[in-house]
Amino acid sequence: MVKEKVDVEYNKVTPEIAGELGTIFGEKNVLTEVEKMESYAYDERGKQFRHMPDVVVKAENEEQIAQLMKLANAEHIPVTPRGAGSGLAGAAVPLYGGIVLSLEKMNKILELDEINMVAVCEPGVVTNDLCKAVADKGLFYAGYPMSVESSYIGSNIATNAGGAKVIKYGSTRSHVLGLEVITPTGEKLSLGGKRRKETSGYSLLHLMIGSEGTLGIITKVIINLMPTPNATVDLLVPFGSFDDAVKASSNVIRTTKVYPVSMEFMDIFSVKTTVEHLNLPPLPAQDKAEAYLLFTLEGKNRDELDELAETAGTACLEMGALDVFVASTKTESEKVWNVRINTPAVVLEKWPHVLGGDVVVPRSETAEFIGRTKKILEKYSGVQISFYGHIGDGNIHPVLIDTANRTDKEWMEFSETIYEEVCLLGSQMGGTVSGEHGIGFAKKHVLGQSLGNYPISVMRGIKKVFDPDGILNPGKIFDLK
Ligand code: LAC
Ligand code: ZN
Repeated sequence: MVKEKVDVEYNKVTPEIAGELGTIFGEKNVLTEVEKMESYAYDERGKQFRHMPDVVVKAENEEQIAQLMKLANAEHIPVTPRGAGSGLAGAAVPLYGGIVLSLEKMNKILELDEINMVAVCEPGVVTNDLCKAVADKGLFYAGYPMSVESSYIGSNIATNAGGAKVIKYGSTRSHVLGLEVITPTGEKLSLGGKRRKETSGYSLLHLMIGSEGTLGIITKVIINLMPTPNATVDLLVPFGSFDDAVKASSNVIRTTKVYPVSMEFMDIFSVKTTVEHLNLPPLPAQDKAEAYLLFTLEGKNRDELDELAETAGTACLEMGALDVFVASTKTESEKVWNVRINTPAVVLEKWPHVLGGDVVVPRSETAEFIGRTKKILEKYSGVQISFYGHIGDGNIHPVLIDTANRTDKEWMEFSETIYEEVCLLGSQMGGTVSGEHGIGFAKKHVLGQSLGNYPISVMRGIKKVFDPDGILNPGKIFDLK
């Protein structure tokens, strides 16, 4: 099994240091009892990957965070920033113990600026709460990670989260205008702002986005808002092969001449598993289909939606669709989206050992990637795979499922070996090892293999500039040495 971390020496949090943390954060915001800290030791990658911190602190303002970083540097103690813990790559897991810095209390929306069409908020605002607050003002936040109901906006930015609306609106990065950040050495950086253009030197703003809490701690975000979208229609389209589904996805975009709001796919295994587990009515053509496309189109009014649905349906039939189901009411839309949205949770609920992935390839390679991944799986027994994801972005979630009741340790070794091969396959096909879940510590090994030494050494150099002592979130994205 790949080693989780290299040996780097850090100091432990002593009772004296815990006392100093109490002075900075207030006693009520410092947790030292094991039972209270347990839920801060892992993320949604799974409990088996947990590492206990020495202490958890809950910040209420940036000043406390700046003081914390100065103290942590002076005492040589690692700090791991943490949002809602909904990450899938272990970025918020305190690999080396030390201090977990929770942003859960920095959860205020500070300003909804209707003239500039921006929201200013603290990092711990639940993304869905931001969506609702801006909707009340007739505005729209276009980020839509699938964890929208639990994840925090600051963490979406730290991961450059993707989700189901990237094809039309871009990843989280596209919506960030500004950030305030405390650096690993406790300095304050103000990056970007309400302004919309900038050609003023290297973009530290974009360097910070997606850095997974290794270069700074986000304390304030300035988010771009958009006008509220028009009405939408959803199409669910079964296909006899992935190849047809992929060709159809591009044909839909070309012929409708608009980017869909979402363009998702599910394989037949994901569909059957979810439908049966949740006792839902079967989807159309469940007996013949290998893959389903599920996409959402936006139009000004009913007539335009009908026309778009007609054009898109024809585009799918031209590429071999088995049927076209148009969901034009809210209930019908919910019914089809229900399957896609619930698949990840259903798979996790049904099998004790599951390893989810997040590979990206050029859209044209999606079917080939799925076929070659299935070939890899033929070498092994006692494992099942489910595929779903964001076909418009070529972002596939191949999910490995243990069907042989392995122990935790056996499964970790077994599944990670397969996974490494699958990720590298994606990267060799012109893709990358993560499209939206990030690297954390889960994928640093495979990232190193896919990028090679030089890019990683450049990243290490950048890390060193911000964090000379390797205090902030060590062991994530790459090892420090
Ligand atoms: C999804 C998550 C797993 O797409 O990224 O459902
Ligand atoms: Zn996804």
